Amino acid sequence: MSDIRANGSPNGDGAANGSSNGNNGSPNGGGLLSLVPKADGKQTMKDFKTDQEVRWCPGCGDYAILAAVQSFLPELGLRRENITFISGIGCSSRFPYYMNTYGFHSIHGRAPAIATGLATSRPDLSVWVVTGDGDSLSIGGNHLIHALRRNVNLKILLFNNRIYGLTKGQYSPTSELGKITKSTPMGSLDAPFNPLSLAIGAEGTFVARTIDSDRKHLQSVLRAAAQHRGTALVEIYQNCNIFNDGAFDPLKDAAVRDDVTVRLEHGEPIVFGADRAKALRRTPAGSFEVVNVADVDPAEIAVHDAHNPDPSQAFALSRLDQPAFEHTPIGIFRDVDRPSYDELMRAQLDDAVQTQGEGDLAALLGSGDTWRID
Ligand SMILES: Cc1ncc(C[n+]2csc(CCOP(=O)(O)OP(=O)(O)O)c2C)c(N)n1
Ligand code: SF4
Ligand SMILES: [Mg+2]
Repeated sequence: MSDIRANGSPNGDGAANGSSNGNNGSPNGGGLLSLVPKADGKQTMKDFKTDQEVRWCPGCGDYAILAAVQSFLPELGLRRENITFISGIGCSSRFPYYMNTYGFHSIHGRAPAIATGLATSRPDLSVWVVTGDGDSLSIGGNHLIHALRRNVNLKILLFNNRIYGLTKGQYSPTSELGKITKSTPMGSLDAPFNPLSLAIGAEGTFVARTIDSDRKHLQSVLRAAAQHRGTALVEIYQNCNIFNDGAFDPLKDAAVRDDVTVRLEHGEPIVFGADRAKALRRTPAGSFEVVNVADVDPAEIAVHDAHNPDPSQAFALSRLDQPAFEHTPIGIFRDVDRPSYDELMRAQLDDAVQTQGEGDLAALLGSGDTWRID
């Protein structure tokens, strides 16, 4: 019998032991990535570019994300033929055309489902999903939450521009209440989703947020996501300069961004502000409040623990920037180790073969209750 240990390693093969090994602070250190074949030689960003004309509007945040991903992937050193980008429908979902890897510009909202099939059947692939806030949270909401719940070995990049870009500016599930768009001329009545709260509530094991304009930060999150065992959900704040320009300006404006951006680092006190004079403190009710460092005992300042199995701290952090960008955490909110669905499935299939022998599909289909229609 194969054995899925608590550390998620089938047969306890030691590929990853569930303990923090200093690899990007990740608790599981890339055990599954080691199943993906390595490239023969050194790669550069150019290797991941295609000859396709990039058809996003000039100034769109998608360009910066594309460049960040293309310049990050060489450091993984994986065979391009074993990397795949699966997208749904939307401006962001044009991404696979521009990546010199395998890819699939698939069906609206269904990228997680298609990617699940691939990841479960091909452990030798690094499978990435690219999706928008409409694609993943409107039509694809169900697929997204179940991929997270199952912890399928996928890396999901959720480009959140808080608008439907491709269809020319309708409100999306992340548009703010009262948002005036072409489809909400008198203001949106819908309370928005917070994608990170949703992902944590859906049992997500890796939940992070970054921003298109900060390549260094974006790549640091991608690095940890790539190593994660199971589903990594990375929300990327992305500016749509045509239909929702300036949506994330407080986080980009050099005059204020350091004061409103809370950079989360596992194991570090949560201190922020241009002069690092502000900090977060947990309230007795479990939420967070902003305090002045000078006014509190240092022991009261919260220390970020992304590896805490209890999701309540990560959830409370995800609620901090409601409703506006007054104190917005970015970074890895949650990164915990749990067996991935594909590992469990492969182990179960191995068990079935060991105990029952190789299957016979024709015999199976002809067995049990069958009817003959004359
Ligand atoms: C079944 C179906 N319903 C609706 C549409 C129309 N449609 C195309 S993309 C899209 C939403 C795109 O928004 P988002 O996912 O946020 O991507 P963005 O363009 O902003 O990157 C919609 C509603 C469609 N193509 N197919
Ligand atoms: S409509 Fe918006 S999201 Fe789409 S390409 Fe143009 S700027 Fe980018
Ligand atoms: Mg969008």
